[in-house]
Amino acid sequence: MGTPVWYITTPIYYPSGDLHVGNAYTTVVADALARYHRLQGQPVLFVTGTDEHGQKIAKSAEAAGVSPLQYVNEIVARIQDPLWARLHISYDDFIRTTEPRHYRVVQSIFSQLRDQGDIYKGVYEGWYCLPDESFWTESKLVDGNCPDCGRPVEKVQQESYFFRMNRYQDAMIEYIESHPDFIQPVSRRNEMLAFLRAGLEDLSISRTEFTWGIPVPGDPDHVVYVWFDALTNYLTAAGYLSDPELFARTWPADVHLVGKEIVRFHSIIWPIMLMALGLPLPRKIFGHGWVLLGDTKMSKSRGNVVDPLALIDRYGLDAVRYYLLKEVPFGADGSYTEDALILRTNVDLANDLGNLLSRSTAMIERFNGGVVPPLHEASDSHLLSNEVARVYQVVEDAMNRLEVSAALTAIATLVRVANKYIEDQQPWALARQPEQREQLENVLYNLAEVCRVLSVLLTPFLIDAPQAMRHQLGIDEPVQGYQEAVFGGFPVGTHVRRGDPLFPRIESLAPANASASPDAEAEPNFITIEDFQKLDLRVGTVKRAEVVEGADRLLKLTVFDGERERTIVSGIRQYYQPDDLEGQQVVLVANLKPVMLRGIRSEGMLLAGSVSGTLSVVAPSTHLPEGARVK
Ligand code: ME8
Repeated sequence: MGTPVWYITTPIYYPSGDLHVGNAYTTVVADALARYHRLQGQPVLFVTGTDEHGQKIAKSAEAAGVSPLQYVNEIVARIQDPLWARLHISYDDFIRTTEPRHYRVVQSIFSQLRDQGDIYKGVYEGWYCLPDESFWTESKLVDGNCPDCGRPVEKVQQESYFFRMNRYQDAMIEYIESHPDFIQPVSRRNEMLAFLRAGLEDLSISRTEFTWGIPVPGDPDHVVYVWFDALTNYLTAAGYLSDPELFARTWPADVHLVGKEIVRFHSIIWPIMLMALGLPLPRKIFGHGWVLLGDTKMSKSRGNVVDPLALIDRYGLDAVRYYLLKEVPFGADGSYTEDALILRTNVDLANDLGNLLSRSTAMIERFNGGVVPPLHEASDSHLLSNEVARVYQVVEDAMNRLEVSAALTAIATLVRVANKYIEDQQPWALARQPEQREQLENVLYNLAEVCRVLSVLLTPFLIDAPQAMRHQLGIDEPVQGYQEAVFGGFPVGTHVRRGDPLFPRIESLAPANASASPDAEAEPNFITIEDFQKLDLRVGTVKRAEVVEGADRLLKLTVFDGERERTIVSGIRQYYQPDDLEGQQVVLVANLKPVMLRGIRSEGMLLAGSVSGTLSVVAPSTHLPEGARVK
């Protein structure tokens, strides 16, 4: 039989135009999951591909004056390279529905289901949504439009083959009810159950009004309905009917990762096809949320798309992958903005991660001649190792639940904890006290080691940065397995090699509509230096941070400003846990008139930067004594 293979798929995309950040999102998430499982030592089959038949593609080809195959060949080639090549998508197989291996499987399945009475010939009357390639009965329309996308539908009447879905309705309901993890997130599962309980009609699965599709065996006037054709790709790529040994190891698939708009096809039509074939059902259908532009779904048919390649050119591969993987909370929708991408890169990657590595290697150079010292027994040597063990567990749990963004959030916490460890330990002060030599060496070891661990933890998500980190740490071997993310394995005696910043800060681009030179005639709203000097801005340290009962936006902070502790109520609760802030330096407006907020006297405010959806508290880039004036 051989070892079971962890089999993950993306939807196969329509090559009706170049793909966009939305398609890249699904594919990068699947890639991170596939890389993670490979690092866990599991054989993986990661499949993506293209869904090349159907009327929409035929019409686009006609408009372009080429044959459908010529039309898709060009687009598919660009999807493979440069798109997936430059995003480093590590797919094991790229399936095209125009390949002979796929024709064979679709036709064989069609014949089997027809022979066993699950497919019959009848007349179809109903409504067709061209952009979605889906058929609807009158009763399912919403205000006369497609219930999925809201666009107008066309009336059609034709001879058609039908799939007796209705036969399997009860079995399907029972299956979903008895397999709580089958459809995720839970909200989609409930939608699907409601849809099934409303009653299933038999599905029209052939077309006669166009020819760009897989011919129905024995009845070449009909081509197979594009969704019946497309869903079957998951079996073709698994070796069904062609490679029994592979198929035995790969099927059932572990995860079909799809956008939420096609969960219905994957969790009703597809499993019923498999039930009818007597095959086991996939373990999980995960319907993730959408990447929005503004508040609408980014999509080819709406034309509001962003090209992932342009983002890579501008911001770099890892910044784009990190943003996609971290910013859209898995399962929910997330808005794409370029500002948020810049902010995420600058805060998490350039500032937190990049600085951790450069400070660590710089101090190993300055205080220990560039050599990573050994770890000595000490009462506090567990500080970072406990955090590493905790984060490792969180990452593992999150990845098993497919919550890639939660995994990266946990890794980002480890980076912050390590930076705070530097502030707490003050290695520069230890270096001035010869009796603290062992403690200094421990700190340096711990920093090198946490950077090494981070290079392992980040390997499934980022492409260049983990290698670059290891290079600077003096480690040449690439990461072999995720278990290397266990604390305590740094090869002592290694020479670090300081290098370029891991992620250069991105300077915000000027807004596209900003005028180049200010109009000399119009007086802008300048303030004078005297105006500015009215502000008493000072560095402080957060001593305590507490939630304010009944106020889900507020945190009550106790901040030491160099002279005294003062209370500041700040509306940052949605962005910070109290623990995140304790010990952190901040910049406060010290001469703001006190106000009462929720019965608490607030004496000042913190400076923070924000764009929609994200906020970050302003802090000095290196430690300063409390009370330092900011000017
Ligand atoms: O539906 N946000 O292909 P498709 C997040 N061929 N993900 C998005 C997205 C967005 N704004 N836009 C697209 C098809 N996607 C069929 C699939 S499978 C047997 C057949 C992603 O080219 C998401 O995964 O329209 C979505 O399900 C898929 O691209 C749709 O790609």
